[in-house]
Amino acid sequence: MMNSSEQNSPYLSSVDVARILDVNVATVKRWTEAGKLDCVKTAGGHRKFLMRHLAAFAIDNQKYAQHLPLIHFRSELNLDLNAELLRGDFKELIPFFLEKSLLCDATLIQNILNSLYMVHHDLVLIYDNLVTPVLHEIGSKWERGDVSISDEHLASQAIRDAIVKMQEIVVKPANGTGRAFVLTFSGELHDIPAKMVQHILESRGFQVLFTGQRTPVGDTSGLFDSFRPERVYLSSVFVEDVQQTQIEFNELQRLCTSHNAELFVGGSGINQLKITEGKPAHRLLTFKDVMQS
Ligand code: B12
Repeated sequence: MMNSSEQNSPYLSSVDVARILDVNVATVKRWTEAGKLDCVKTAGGHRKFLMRHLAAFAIDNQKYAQHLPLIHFRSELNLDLNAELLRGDFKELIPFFLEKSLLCDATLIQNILNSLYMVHHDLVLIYDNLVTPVLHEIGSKWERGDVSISDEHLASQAIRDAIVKMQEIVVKPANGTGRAFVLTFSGELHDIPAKMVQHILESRGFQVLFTGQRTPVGDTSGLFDSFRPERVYLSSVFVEDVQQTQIEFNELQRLCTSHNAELFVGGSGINQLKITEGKPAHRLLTFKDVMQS
């Protein structure tokens, strides 16, 4: 029987790992000694594992990936949910993920995102087919008055936190692909799509600079000089002051042209802007487009 502090610990013992992967403890030890399975060692010399160690192992050893959703055997995940995670049945997962987000069950929603990533290894599917529809549904519930503003804030922040934490397990190729700068306009508080764009680019091997919410475009020329991005990704969800935002957009296009960077834009806020000046910007609609850009 586990005590409550063990239940809350993010670390797994060799015995836990052996149970999850359905091998014996000696095999786990052998894998760690051979460098196939990473771990941390405690002061007393015991091996302890984090989910990301198992995620990296499962990506190189696909036959063990099917065991991974069970990694959360300490949480309330039940067998049906595990089956949905394994199948990647996003339609079935949407209502469940929505309900848990509104209940602000941060641990469970993070477990779901991590499990989906570990098993399917596909950020685009998770972002386009689960996170986006759930965020839209939260917005619609708020619009209809079904949830309060503070509930909407709590739910979206819980999702944002889970996405940020998933960054730890996203596998980044060793060979760099290039440098990308991800930003939003100075009046923008919605930065979840930009965060998802960052992860997708990192998973493609880009070194990414992410300035997040409320980036004053006029102040970024120093970043263009020092970081020298080859690509710039702008996310715009809500535009309050169209005139001011157009000025910022023109400035960004000018910076991209003078620094020879390709500009990629996405989000419904872009529809309110003229994007014809200067070097043309590439309009992206989904996270799949970001992966293919
Ligand atoms: C979470 C949220 C917030 C959070 C943001 C937290 C955060 N850190 O991001 C908080 C509480 C801060 C917030 C504030 C506000 N919000 Co708000 N918010 C939302 C909510 C629920 C989710 C936003 C989100 O992340 N969506 C997920 C993204 C992925 O979906 P998407 O924006 O539709 O993007 C799609 C594409 O456009 C594309 N995309 C988007 N960006 C990019 C970038 C690239 C590069 C690419 C390729 C694609 C891409 O990908 C998506 C897939 O199709 C939406 C509801 C909704 N329908 O989205 C409302 C929503 C966006 N908010 C809205 C409003 C009105 C506000 C406020 C004005 C409320 C207020 N009165 O204070 C403020 C404005 C703040 C500001 N100045 O920016 C409205 C906007 C309506 C409009 N367009 O005019 C919405 C639609 C809610 C509604 N139904 O009315 N909000």
